[in-house]
Amino acid sequence: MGQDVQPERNAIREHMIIDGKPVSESQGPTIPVYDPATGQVIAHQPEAGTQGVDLAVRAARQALEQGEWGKMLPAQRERLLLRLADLVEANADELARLETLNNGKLLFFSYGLEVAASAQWLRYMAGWATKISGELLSPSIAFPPGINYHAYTRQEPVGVVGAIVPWNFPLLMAVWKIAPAIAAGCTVVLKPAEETPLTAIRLAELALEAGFPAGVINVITGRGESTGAALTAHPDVNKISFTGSTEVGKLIGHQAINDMKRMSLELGGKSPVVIMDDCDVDMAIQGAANAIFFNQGQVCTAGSRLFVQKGIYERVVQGVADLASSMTLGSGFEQSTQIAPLISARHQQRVQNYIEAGRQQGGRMLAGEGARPEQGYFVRPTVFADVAPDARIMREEIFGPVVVATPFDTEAQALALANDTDFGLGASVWSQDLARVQRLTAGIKAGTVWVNTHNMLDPSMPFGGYKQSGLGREHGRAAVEAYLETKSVCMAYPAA
Ligand code: TXE
Repeated sequence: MGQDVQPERNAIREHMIIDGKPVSESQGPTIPVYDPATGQVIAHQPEAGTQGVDLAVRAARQALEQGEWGKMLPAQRERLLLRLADLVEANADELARLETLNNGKLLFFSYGLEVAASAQWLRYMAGWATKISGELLSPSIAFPPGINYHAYTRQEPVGVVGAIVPWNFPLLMAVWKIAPAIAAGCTVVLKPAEETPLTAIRLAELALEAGFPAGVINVITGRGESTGAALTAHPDVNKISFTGSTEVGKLIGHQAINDMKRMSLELGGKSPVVIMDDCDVDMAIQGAANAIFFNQGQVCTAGSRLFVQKGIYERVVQGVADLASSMTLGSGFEQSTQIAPLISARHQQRVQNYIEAGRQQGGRMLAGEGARPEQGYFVRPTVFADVAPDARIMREEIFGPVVVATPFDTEAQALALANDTDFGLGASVWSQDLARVQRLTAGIKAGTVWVNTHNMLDPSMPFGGYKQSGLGREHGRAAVEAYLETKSVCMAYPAA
């Protein structure tokens, strides 16, 4: 096929970006990257390993302390982020198509979320660069007698940031880490997931085009247990910002504490969708289906547990199941597709194992049987009703298009069910009764509670987890603060 037909193929880079330059040396075997819709290999990426990590961290340190970056005014950082946002938009076709090729997701979402939302996040965070400020303090100690103090705080960049991101929103997650870190004045070494490195590498190239000095934004590729672990353990990394599984998050957390690195961890979820009998039922059915099937359920806030009040339970679960059964599976490039492939053969198997476990543990399967495309990593949207509270599919994060439903009688029961989980990332409440909404939003232990919607994110809204869903918050002012250190400055002067 010609260049014009597949611009995404021309955007594939089989190298990393370290210190502003392409680097292809692989420490060990390269990593095959697949098209999830066909299972074909589309690229081979180098494994950065300890040497590549060290090269990138040195470049980031040098850029921070010896180059022009550390001396730049906040307004210059703002301008660079704004230019990068413009370039992301100018290259929307290429980036969106590259994301769909590499991740498999619907092209509609590659445009609307990966590209358009990335530009929005970059612009929002650009604004923060010029709004970072310390405080003037009021010391009340005057000792020794005759001495007074003038004190204030400075907000300083935390330093070199190691960012490790997953494969479900590859470009957007890279931006979620890079944009606030850059606004704060840090430099970054980003490791995308081994499954989806391609758009992050293009982002690093666009950053150079925007005028970011070499070494400020480095993107290295490699496996988690080798390159990811080496980045986490590197002594010259000041902060680790991680999004991924709770299991790996804990490993990273232990290492970070050991070195006293700063850390932000955005981990797994098992988010409840709580539907009360006074809701707009049709809207709630559509909302519950979107909450779990969006991005094939590969969303950390996926509405994977559905709790419905008894009077409307059958209608709602059957409605969600009917929507599930009607969905068209296919390539993310096809306009008619509603369910695209999952990320990998391994993940497809993992999700299918959960579906099997659900069958065996006695869930009533209302949707999920039926044909799948012959090639590619597809799983049919699946609905289980009447699932017991201790079933594996009720407790563990499946990260696929699989929802489990349970009825409840009272508001108190709904709250108990919603909170009966180790996770606490997101939740939604569907009701028109303001008092109920107030009580439920206050009672649910989750970092975000949506009302009559689900999965809506915005750069202004702090995002993160209660319980085992993580530590710290991304987005909003909180995201920028997570990349800053506070320094108190105290000056003595004679009282008279
Ligand atoms: O995640 P991993 P995986 C959950 C979801 C999914 C499961 C497994 O349930 O099914 O995790 O997915 C890097 N040191 N989520 O295996 O392993 C890895 O290279 C340092 C939820 O893909 O956590 C990748 O860049 N880094 C989640 C990133 O961590 C390591 C999104 C995520 O990979 C590492 C993804 C190590 N020892 C999965 N091991 C969400 N919250 O959105 C791996 N990595």
